[in-house]
Amino acid sequence: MNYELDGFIIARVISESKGSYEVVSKNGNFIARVTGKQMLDASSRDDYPAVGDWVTITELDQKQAVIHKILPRKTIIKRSRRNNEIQIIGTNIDVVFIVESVNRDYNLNRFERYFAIVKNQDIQPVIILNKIDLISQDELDLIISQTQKRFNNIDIILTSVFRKEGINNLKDYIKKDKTYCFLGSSGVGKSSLINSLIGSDDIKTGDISSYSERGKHITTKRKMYFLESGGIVIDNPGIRGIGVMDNKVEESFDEIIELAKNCKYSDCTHTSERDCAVLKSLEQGTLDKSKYNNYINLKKETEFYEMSTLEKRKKDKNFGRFIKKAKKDLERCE
Ligand SMILES: Nc1nc2c(ncn2[C@@H]2O[C@H](COP(=O)(O)OP(=O)(O)O)[C@@H](O)[C@H]2O)c(=O)[nH]1
Ligand SMILES: [Mg+2]
Ligand SMILES: [Zn+2]
Repeated sequence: MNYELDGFIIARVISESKGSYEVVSKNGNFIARVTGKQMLDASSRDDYPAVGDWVTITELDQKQAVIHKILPRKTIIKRSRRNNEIQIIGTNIDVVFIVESVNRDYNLNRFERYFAIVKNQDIQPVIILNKIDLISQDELDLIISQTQKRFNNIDIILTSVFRKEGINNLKDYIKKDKTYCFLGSSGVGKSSLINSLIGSDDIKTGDISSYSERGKHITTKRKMYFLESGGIVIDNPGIRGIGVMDNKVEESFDEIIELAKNCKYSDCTHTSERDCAVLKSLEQGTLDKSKYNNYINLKKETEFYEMSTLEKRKKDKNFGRFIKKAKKDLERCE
């Protein structure tokens, strides 16, 4: 690939809604669309821009722009929806904050599902336990020790937006020029946390009871925010369920993670191994065949993402250097 700019300008996609993208370049913010040719050439969701993408644009009048090319993605977070449509949650992400509120149906298995979508990519998962004001210190200590025991190499940040606790720890965690994506069920406090990071109430937050299908009062757009510290954060809209996959897959995951504890090998893939507790349950009919298939399909999907990222990286050796320069150009003009 040729990185000559040919008069194009580098920009980053900061939000998207229905085929129109907000991008920021050294010259400011623009509403951008892809070219007709790009649409014709597109064969999948991956061929369209997503929040986090670096793109080349031509700037037109009145803050409008045309997107020409998506630069190779360093990382990509996707989920598949009920109708098998693939949704891109974000690209070029360095760290995901998996946010969970400690006060309701705290479930360690839920974290596994988020880890699965970033696995095998150069993305660091970090756990944020929010709303610590809503439980006692004893209850909190128990949750912390269970979480540490299960995920001993994952950092955990404790926060209360209401009491402004842990917000500084979170701020310190966020480094200049890195991109952080907030994931987690609706209502756990993702938007509230980002508001306290940017020091305003820019993003609307809402009570769980006020959520409706249309979600008027809550985040409806995937959007990127720039912190004073130079860190970049992405908020995600309220997604029903855990927001990574549909409920059926979610259930399968829980069940299989439980079963897998009894597999002989800790890295069992549950496809061909001897003494695999999952395959055994499948044979005996105690594990539903469709649940098993859901699980295996999700695994395949994550492996596929890894492959394509690696391939892309190999192809584009100069990518890192190039992006660094583009980021510098952006900064210089801020
Ligand atoms: N008690 C308590 N409530 C919180 C905290 N953080 C957020 N909330 C509330 O939880 C609700 C959902 O928050 P929101 O940020 O919209 O969640 P999101 O869907 O993950 O973006 C709102 O009513 C917030 O005021 C917290 O630390 N403690
Ligand atoms: Mg929100
Ligand atoms: Zn197994």
